[in-house]
Amino acid sequence: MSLMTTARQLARFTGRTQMLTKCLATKMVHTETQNSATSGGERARFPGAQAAFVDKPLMSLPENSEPIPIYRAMNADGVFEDPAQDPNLSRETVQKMFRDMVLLNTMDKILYESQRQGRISFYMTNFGEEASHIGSAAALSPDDWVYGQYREAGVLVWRGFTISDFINQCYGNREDEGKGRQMPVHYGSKKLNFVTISSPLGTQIPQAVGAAYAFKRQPNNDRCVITYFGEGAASEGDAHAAFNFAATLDCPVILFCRNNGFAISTPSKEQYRGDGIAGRAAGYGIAALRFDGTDIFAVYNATKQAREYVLKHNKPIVLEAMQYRISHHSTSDDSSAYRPAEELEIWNTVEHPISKLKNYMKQRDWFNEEEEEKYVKAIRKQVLAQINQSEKIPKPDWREVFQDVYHEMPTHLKEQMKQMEEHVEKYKEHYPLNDFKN
Ligand SMILES: Cc1ncc(C[n+]2csc(CCOP(=O)(O)OP(=O)(O)O)c2C)c(N)n1
Ligand SMILES: [Mg+2]
Repeated sequence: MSLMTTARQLARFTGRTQMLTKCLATKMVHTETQNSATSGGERARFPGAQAAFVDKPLMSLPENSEPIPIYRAMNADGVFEDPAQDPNLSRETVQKMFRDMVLLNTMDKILYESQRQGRISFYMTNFGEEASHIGSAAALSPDDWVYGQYREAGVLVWRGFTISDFINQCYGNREDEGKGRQMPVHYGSKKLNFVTISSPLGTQIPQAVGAAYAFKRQPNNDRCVITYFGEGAASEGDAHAAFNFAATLDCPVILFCRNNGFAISTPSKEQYRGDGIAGRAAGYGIAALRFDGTDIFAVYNATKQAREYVLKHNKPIVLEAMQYRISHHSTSDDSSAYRPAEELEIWNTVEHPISKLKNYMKQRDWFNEEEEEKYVKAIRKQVLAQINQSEKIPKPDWREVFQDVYHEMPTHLKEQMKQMEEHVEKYKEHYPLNDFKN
């Protein structure tokens, strides 16, 4: 006889009201599922929490809870410990994954150098994080919206942002879709459903939640939103607000944290005391999944599962990709000042995401060294030629600075533009006006 039945019989026997039946049933069910440290099995009915009562002041100590495990599909040799975890993607798809990672890596090396030579003002590379970009992008639908932080250029590569799109943006010329208004690497593409990057950390997270909320309110919605952010950005108040809104408004959003161990020079051990970022999800009532971000198939499987979950249940999920930022933070940083060079060695070799996928391909005889070398050479050539070309393309008309802020330019902006025109006219010899489109 179940405890529920016992409770009902007891209530009937004593002739009490239905209310008592409910109350006893709650107690009995509770004793079935909870441990014995409770106070007579009684369950609280406060509006804010319906947990069990206990008769001792028990502290919940963080060290008593196990960290969330890290899912890994394939090892560094490209071997699946559980073959069922192999998503069995076609040769063509795997090759695109590999080549997109290589393209990003090759382009990064050259654009980084181009900043060092003073050709562009700033750059950020993605070394060591390529799999988390390409693996997640491949698991999404191209209609899903992306709100990135800044170190997710691979998502754009996967979606078809071209070498010329990247380089024109970095050079801020008139071919840049953002019309030269943003710092380099602050990409955006309406066509590719990739919302333009903002420099202030964390802003994209609540925006993404809002967009997911809007999607869910549309009939027959089949789009979700993904937002990427670093473990450092997760310390921003915006991340908290976003997590809580995502949970309470039941938004189909993937909160994708790239935990690369550093926020500029601050190592993650100084950034938080809890179980990374995934460990926070339960506190908000959000599902979490943590995985090895250097294993492209772990990233792919996890993101695919996350996408299905958020759309099926209209709920958010926190994904945490564990990886290592091999790059300096940006061209304004020298990471040798705060971490030993030897620390990078393993991440740059056996744990490198490109090397792992290469090993996987080799096993299937899908990797041809000579052809891949040719591919790298061709990409290098294309990037260098594009830099040459992008440098020569004039910058947008400087008046663009005032445009597109409002649908119709308000009076105060019109006045400012007029003042600027007069100023530039008066001091034109001091401005490189020939560099700008007229
Ligand atoms: C609100 C705000 N504070 C500080 C900065 C300066 N800043 C830019 S990137 C960064 C570190 C972010 O680290 P993380 O989120 O882990 O991303 P990662 O660079 O590791 O990819 C900081 C502090 C900023 N851009 N915005
Ligand atoms: Mg980081």
